[in-house]
Amino acid sequence: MDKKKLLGEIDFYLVTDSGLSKKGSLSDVRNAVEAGCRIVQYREKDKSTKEMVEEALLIKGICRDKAIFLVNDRIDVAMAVDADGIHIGQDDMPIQLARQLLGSDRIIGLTVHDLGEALQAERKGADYVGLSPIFGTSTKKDAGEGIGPERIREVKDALSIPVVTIGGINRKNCVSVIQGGADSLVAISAVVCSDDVRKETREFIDLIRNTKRNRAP
Ligand code: TZP
Ligand code: MG
Repeated sequence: MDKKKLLGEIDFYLVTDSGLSKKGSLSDVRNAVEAGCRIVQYREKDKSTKEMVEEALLIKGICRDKAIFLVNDRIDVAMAVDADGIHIGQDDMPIQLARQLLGSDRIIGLTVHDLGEALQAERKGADYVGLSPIFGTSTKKDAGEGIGPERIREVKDALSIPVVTIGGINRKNCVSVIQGGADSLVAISAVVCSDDVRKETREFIDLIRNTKRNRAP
């Protein structure tokens, strides 16, 4: 599986959140991948490094040959478990240094909040941007106000790397996000708080694919 090529084809993107999850992150990843999700980001803010490495290894096993596996923030954990890459924010390890540590083959995703940050991210070697937040969200306390789906297009048109969108996205508003130009979207609470992660993921994937099929080029 050529992971960087696959990155351009993804639709629904799972980010774990053990604090919000009903059945636990391992169960969420298993169900999402079974439903067809092809990219998973392991995001843990409060666990010990040991716990993270153990859990990351299990998640990597679930993703093997089926989904890209990224680790949020923790380059050391990503390297220790030989993940496919990392996702970092504006205040994390500077992307050029992250690239030096990870090498050219691994995927680096960077959170951006506007067109300026998005252009810089591409110039500095990000493989995709995570445009955030599209809508208001209580999942990430410091996410700030939503920029709205109408702001996605300017970023999409200016970049040649994939634009992943995140923040307050649910099944009701996800069509506007894809119509707005997003390549892919993350919905954390809408998925991990649901009773049936597999069904919820499948419904997101179907909605995203149908919307992409019908949207203007
Ligand atoms: N980064 C920007 S918003 C966000 C993260 C991790 C949280 C998104 O969660 P939800 O529940 O999909 O709004
Ligand atoms: Mg971060």
